[in-house]
Amino acid sequence: MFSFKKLAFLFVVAAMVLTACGGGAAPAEPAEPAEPAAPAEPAEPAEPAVEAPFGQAACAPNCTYADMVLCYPQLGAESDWRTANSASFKETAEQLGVKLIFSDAQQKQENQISAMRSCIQQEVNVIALPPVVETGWDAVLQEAQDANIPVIVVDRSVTADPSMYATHIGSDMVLEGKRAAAEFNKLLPDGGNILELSGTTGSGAAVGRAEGFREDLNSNITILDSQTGNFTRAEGKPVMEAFLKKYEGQIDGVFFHNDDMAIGAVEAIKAAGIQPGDLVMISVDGTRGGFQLMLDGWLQADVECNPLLGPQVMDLGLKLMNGQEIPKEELTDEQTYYADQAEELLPTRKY
Ligand code: GYE
Repeated sequence: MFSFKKLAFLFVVAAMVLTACGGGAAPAEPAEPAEPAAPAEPAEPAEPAVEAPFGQAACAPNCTYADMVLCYPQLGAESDWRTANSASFKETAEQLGVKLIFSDAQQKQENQISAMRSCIQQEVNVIALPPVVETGWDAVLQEAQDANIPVIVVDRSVTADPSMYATHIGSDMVLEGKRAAAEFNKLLPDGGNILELSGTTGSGAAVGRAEGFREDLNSNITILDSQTGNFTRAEGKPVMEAFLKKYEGQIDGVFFHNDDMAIGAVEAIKAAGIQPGDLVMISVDGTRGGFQLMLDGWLQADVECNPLLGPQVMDLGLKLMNGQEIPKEELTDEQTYYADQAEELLPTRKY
């Protein structure tokens, strides 16, 4: 039998062994490796490998549309142009078998940024970004670049350095402004006073149109005032009401940055007793609604801005996935439509 002394001795030995093994109440120390760790592999291979083109996917060079996951953080649903643009992406994706991750940011940049971040997390192949405003994209563009996800800037432009995105496709907004100015110069040869209903403040579309317009407008035409209607019918109407009150009897014309604002404004213009043709009115987009305003005699001309960009974006996206080179910018070929073409063209308009 064990004596009490022997038992006590065994107990002490057991306690010592436990302590040495890190047991007991003492906090566990991080285990030190017994042997020094094997030297790290050199980060750079001795022979530098040829770097895959930015954004190239694992399926390259044989990726097909079925391999593509495309993120489209749409900026909102503010206009008929926008509705047609969203439909173009959805329909084209469906036809080609592209998986589209679509969201609507309700004209808020922070919503677009968080939609982009969620797409980066989901490891999409391509992000197509229609930026609501021009500035403030650097951080999220950098995050996409760090994740090797190319960004195609769609429709409006960004001020970020072009090295931050793969390409920009859309309309030449400055040229659209110039085209509108040319119509005022023609229709107000002796000069006059006009107003501008401008698009979303800080958006590439509003900035470009305002710039081109001022560049080419004859010096005998004065812009009395310029206010934003945020590209919507709902805001176009009250802005026009305020203009009509403030500049009563002084207005010869109005330049609208889009058809939806023109449609809203016409309600106010009608209510003020002004007749079609009393004012020179020029708009941008060339939507069915704009064509209808031409047909009804309100607009003399409508400068085209084409929203049907889905096929072009998906084509460029596939090229990026396959590691092919693409141009840094592709601007859509557009024209000006006139009131005397409205009847014939209205039934053929796709948006
Ligand atoms: O003209 C307008 C829309 O960015 C080109 O945005 C687009 C503009 C378009 O809301 O109707």
